[in-house]
Amino acid sequence: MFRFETAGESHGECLVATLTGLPAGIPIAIDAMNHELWRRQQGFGRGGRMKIETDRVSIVSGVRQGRTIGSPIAMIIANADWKNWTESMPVEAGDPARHKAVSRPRPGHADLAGAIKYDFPDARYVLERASARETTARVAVGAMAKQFLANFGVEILSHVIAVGSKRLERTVAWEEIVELSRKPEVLLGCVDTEAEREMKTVVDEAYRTGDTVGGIFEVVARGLPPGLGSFITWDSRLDGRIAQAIVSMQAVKGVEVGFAEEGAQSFGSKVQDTIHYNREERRFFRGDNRAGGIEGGMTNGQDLRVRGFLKPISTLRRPLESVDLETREPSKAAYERSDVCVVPAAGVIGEAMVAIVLAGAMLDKFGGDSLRETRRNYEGYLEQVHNF
Ligand code: EPS
Repeated sequence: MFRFETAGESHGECLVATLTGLPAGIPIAIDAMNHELWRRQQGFGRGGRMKIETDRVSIVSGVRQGRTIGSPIAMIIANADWKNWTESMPVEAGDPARHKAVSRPRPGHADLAGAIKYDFPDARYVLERASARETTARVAVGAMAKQFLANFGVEILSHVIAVGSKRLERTVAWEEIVELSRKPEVLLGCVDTEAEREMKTVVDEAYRTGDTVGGIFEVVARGLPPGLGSFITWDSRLDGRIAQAIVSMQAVKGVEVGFAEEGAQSFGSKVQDTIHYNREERRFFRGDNRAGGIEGGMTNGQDLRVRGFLKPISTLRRPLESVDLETREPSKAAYERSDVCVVPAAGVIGEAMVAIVLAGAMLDKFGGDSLRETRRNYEGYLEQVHNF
């Protein structure tokens, strides 16, 4: 079974990821993995921490001589900031006077519910783990999943649709997203320069007013065969798995597959993707892709399009009303530093999460202990689909 876990605190020594179930023989390029980590750190609106970190993955098991060997893969990403926290977050007892308590929970963050649940007197260890710093490890795992999927012609990218109230209203072509992904600099990850400029004015305003801003990103996966996931049980439906993967991301409050919101407001005749057949290529195709590539919980061979809705980050420079956990008196929420806008980074994390779910779905369907075996099974299925 394909599965992964992450460990690590935001200001601890490092982030760790383990990944089990990838077949042996997949070529792994560490440069490509580090490029994904770099992409996660970009975007206008990122906070001071990104100036401290240059995230790089170190693979400590499961990959030898450039290929997976079928064994569990373990990866580490060091936190450069750890050197500033060794005395306030020691593994051993250390000096309690050096502890950096977070006693004024931030509305919208895990702080309060986490402190109550784990019976901590303050929220330090809640925010350490709830922080989106954890997504560095997810992106490393996702980068490996992407490299696995590349062997089957599957590509996954993302772009930003909205920042705050500024939204790109037109459909975006795959080629535009590819071009965007090749840019050496990332502003807000929108394919449309004019829309991106307007989005930037929203982030500028948030900077000016000590506020934060959210938005919408879209992940697109191309090259998927029809039939990943299934309609037969609730938990094998691929859209359900993708929804969980996206909503599990820090600050994501909603997910949309295809044009869900628009579809809910329209008549059925305007929403369903009509079915057509190309006799020469022996291939079914659709009049549109409003379903976002999934029907009945299965891929239908169209591009997968999934959107994540990100609330504004909850750490505000001009903090909101809270209560001091120690005194129980009204008090402004804690602030050290924060990101103002993370929508482009969330897109990269969304790509990783979609890649992980898709890699799992591919392996559920095609199995295989070696890449050769998985490919053989996959090609056999493609032949069956061609002859359908
Ligand atoms: C993040 C690192 C964190 C935060 C952010 C994401 O670093 P620090 O807490 O040291 O500033 O910038 O985490 C949050 C948004 C949060 O609410 O905790 C990163 O690497 O992405």
